Amino acid sequence: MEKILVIGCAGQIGSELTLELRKMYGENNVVATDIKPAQKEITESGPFEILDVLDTHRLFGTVSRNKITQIYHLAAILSGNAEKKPIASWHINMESLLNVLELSRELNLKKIFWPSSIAVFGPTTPRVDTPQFTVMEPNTVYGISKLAGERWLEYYFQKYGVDGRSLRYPGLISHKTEAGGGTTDYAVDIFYEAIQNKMYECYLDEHAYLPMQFMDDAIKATIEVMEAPADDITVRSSYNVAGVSFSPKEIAAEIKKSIPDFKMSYAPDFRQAIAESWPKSIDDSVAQRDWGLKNTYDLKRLTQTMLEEVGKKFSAK
Ligand code: NAD
Ligand code: AKB
Repeated sequence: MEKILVIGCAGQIGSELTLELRKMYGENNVVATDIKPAQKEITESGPFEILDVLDTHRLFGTVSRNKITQIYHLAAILSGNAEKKPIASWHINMESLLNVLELSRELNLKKIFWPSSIAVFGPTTPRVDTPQFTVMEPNTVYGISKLAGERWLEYYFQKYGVDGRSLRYPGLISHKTEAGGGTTDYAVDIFYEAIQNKMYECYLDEHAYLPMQFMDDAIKATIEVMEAPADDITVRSSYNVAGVSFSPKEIAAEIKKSIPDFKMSYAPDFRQAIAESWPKSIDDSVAQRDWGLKNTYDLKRLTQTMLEEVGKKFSAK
């Protein structure tokens, strides 16, 4: 029987992935942890512990005590926040992964999931249909930590047989939990502002074209890559995931179709330079070939879903 540990369960992805894993494996078989308190839906539907992933001793204790077989390690400092505290963010992003990899090796865990990001690419990478294997010279602390993490993941697989799996998520769009301090967060915030105030000041330029993905597709892809037979996983660093690419101007135009008096203004800040160093679109044909990756939300569908779901939050108040 599988026993799953989720690290970082209270974040944008963890708050949804934990519940999905509990549906699949049984509520008591998914131990949710975070350094901060989690949402009621998580604490009331199964085991929850406060855990700092940097506390190696407690991490080993939690894994051994609960007879954990798989880990989903989601704790990290995202791109925008990491630029404000580079050394502390490097420490959290790298030490946490090394703790999880070492533990997986020593305790012989079956599988681990650790997400990478489109941030592994940089200004010298081809920006359109960025290939799976290409030039990677990231210039953000977050991107450098994700690229180093990918190399460690592959190293632990080749050297010790640790079965780590990973996706290079694009910007994720969801309505359950707010986004965690990244460059792509505008594509979540815009819906809250559009519904509450009918206006949004975007911190990226109107033409900042970036790859994004609706959370349901990201969760589905995460579970699919983890469920795939080990022999089908030919990429042991991290798989490209394309999602859907659009610019702030395009998403504003899509929102305007439902809220005609919505107004968008632009005041680019330091995150514009980060966006300019990342791909505009991604080639994810290797993930499609290896384990059947499929995106189902385009800009129209994700905009409609976000407007409906965020709208419900405010009409319920
Ligand atoms: P998030 O910031 O919303 O959540 C991260 C969670 O980790 C938070 O709940 C935080 O409290 C927890 N955490 C931080 N430090 C911790 C520590 N020391 N010990 C235990 N928990 C700690 O991030 P997210 O958006 O859910 O992202 C999850 C993972 O996916 C990260 O690795 C991130 O880099 C990656 N990713 C996210 C996106 C996205 O758009 N959301 C895109 C690409 C990659
Ligand atoms: C960020 O903007 O930092 C994240 C990511 C793409 O990794 N959303």
